Amino acid sequence: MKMASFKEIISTLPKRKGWKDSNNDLFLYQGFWCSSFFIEGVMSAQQNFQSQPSDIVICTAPKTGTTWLKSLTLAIVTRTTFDDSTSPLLTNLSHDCVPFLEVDLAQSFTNRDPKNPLLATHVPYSSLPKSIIDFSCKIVYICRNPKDAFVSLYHFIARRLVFKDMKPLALEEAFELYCQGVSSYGPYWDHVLGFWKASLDRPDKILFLKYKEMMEDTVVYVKKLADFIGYPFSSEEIKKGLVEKIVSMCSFENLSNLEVNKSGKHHERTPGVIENKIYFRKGKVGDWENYLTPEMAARLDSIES
Ligand code: PAP
Repeated sequence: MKMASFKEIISTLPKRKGWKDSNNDLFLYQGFWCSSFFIEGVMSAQQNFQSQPSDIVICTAPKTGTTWLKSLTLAIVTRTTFDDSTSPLLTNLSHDCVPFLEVDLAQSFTNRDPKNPLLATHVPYSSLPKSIIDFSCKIVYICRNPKDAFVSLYHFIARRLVFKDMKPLALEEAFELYCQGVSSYGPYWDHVLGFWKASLDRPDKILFLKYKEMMEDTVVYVKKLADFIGYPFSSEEIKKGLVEKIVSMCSFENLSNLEVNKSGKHHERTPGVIENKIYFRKGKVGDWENYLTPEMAARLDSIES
């Protein structure tokens, strides 16, 4: 099916206003809300994407730890080629090292580096391209407390819009939409639950991680991640402190202070310029307390899928 037909289909989908002051409609496609740009990419990937059995798919809802998980996974799989002084992560945002299914791989699936088994997506489990499931590719998912995920998403949109001379909705209005599930790739709860249930059904294929737990004990989870994706650390590597080196290279403090992430720009694949620094804000657990009232927090806590 051609892109024009995708546009036609999208024009028939339920539509809501997004979080910006203009040009921001979100459409409901297969149970999740998204802008038409991303839905076209998802449709194209669903129709055409052919995965390899060796693929490792990093799946996340927006703002739940994508940049971090991509960095850690890339550092793990490339550790025999690069070290903490030559890693591509020192000169590239991790988003530019790991292709994004519905953007980078939406049109052409032949432009992948055959040496890089990683790809990433925000697509919910039930909408993943069939070949990812059929080939039993390893899937790694990270979730985050919805209160922090909401606050992070709100700030990301606000910081992005500054460059387009646009404004986000007021925080309270965006919050209301988020609670209704109307956010990019939302409802957030359905996203998490889809991967959670799938990880229970297929624990050998889907690793379900949590941002807070990863923050508290990153070394343990990096070992777990490496084992799961088939790149386990040898006892010699562990003795040499390689796990700690990877954790420290991929830490918020280190990555956010690299020149590329302070002043670089994200490759222009999505509409508009994205400065790398907007992927690094605070990297903290519980920052929601600075933005949400106790009532708002209680409301998010009470939402079930
Ligand atoms: P994406 O879905 O658009 O790729 P994603 O990386 O999932 O974004 O989310 C960004 C959040 O991860 C930011 O959280 P905050 O707004 O609460 O601060 C960002 O600061 C945080 N983050 C980025 N890099 C790291 C890292 N290396 N370790 C921990 N958190 C990080």
